[in-house]
Amino acid sequence: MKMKHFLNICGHGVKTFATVANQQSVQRCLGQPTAYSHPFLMKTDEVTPGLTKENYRTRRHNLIELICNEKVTTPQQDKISNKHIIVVLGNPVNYMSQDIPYQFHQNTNFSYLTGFQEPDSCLVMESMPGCEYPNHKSTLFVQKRDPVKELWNGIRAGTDGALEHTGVDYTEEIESLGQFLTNHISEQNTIWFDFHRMTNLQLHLNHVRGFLQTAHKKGIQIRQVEAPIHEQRNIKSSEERTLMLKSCDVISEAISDTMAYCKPGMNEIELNARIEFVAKKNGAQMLAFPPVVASGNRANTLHYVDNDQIIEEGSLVLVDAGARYHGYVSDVTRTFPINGKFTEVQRTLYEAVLRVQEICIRLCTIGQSIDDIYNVMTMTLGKELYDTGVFKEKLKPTELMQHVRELCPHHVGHWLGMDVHDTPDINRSMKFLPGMVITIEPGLYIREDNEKVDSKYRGIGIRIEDDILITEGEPIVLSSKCPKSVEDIERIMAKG
Ligand SMILES: [Mn+2]
Repeated sequence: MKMKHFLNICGHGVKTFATVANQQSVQRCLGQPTAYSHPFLMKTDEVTPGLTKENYRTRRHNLIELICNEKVTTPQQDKISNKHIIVVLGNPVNYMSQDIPYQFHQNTNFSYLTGFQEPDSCLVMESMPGCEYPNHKSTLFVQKRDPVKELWNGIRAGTDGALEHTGVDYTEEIESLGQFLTNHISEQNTIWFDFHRMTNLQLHLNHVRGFLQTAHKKGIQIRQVEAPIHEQRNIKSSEERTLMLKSCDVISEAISDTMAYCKPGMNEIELNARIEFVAKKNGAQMLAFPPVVASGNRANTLHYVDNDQIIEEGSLVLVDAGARYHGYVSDVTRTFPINGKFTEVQRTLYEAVLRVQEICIRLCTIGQSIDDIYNVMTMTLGKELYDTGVFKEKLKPTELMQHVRELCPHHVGHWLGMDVHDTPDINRSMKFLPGMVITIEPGLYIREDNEKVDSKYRGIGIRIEDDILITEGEPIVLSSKCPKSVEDIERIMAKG
């Protein structure tokens, strides 16, 4: 069944038709939670928990406005036409072996613009010729309903369910995507597509490749759509801030619970499992990434995810974990002594890193950048280590900085949002604006074979990471509920 929207969008401002559109939720189960199937989770008119049809319309509206206003810089502005077609593919299901799927994870750019959570979907947005920008129409291509497939893989929304649930203007079956795109090959169009990543190989081969090849032969401009989407995604709306705070609350509780729970002699995997259990119990759909649970010298392997060793009495444990909460992720690291009490040496290094982190967090204000803060991190960490007497020999300033970069080989942080390393199209030199969220995560990694450092400090790896919201005023630490000071960590671990 092909559904057509009942409104002539041309001539209606986006705000107008958003209020006219049906406010009711679909009265049957779909392939994702709805107010009908999950009344404990969602309100009527929400597409995903915490985000309404209106929110998603605003995102599509803003994207087309951004593209039409050519805020996206181009070397060939004279060649840019005033018609645009934007194609964003959804992810496929990935399989670990025959018929055994990995948990489905939607392409975040697609999810950002539609909220639609079924695999093998596609959003096509067209600017409306003859209308004032940013009028446009959005067509969502979805899998058709199929009783046999639905018996095995679960219910699908179909064109009618997707139309009603998401509030896009039109829906079509995914099989008609290729023909639809071919019908839209016009020399007046600029095509926007994510050609850096192979989001969905099958949809690409079946429907998109031919369209792009024909367009290319005709000399039609094809532009990277990820940059303007990321520009938009980098600034979080108030609804998104609420979801990110919740995501941070969930992982803060999970880590703090695990601190109280853990004991010397446990396997790292048990802490991993405990974090995942508490996060899901509190509303996370999954962890944001395979967590790092690294005790002792293993904390010096930056992306250690084996998590399969016994945690020895007296060692520090580094836990780096995040929750995925209805599309928004957190990313928090804490380092704590497995027996609940820092040794003198552990405390000295831990508090040095903590002072550096607190200085960096205070700098998370308008006008600064992640790169600016990185420079402050290396300087202050260098000073801390020098004052502590970590190095065996007296060092010249240039040698000291060289050593610091070896002891903290990663950056001070990254953008955070729907992805852990969010909006990679946005440079770390970008000056902060209100609504941006970043991590601040200085680390200190002294391998047990590091001969430049006094032997008592070797075999210790420390990272402290929080998620920070940039505001007009003071930065907000979204993950502030996770214990961080030596006193708070020791107190919660004494209770366990
Ligand atoms: Mn991080």
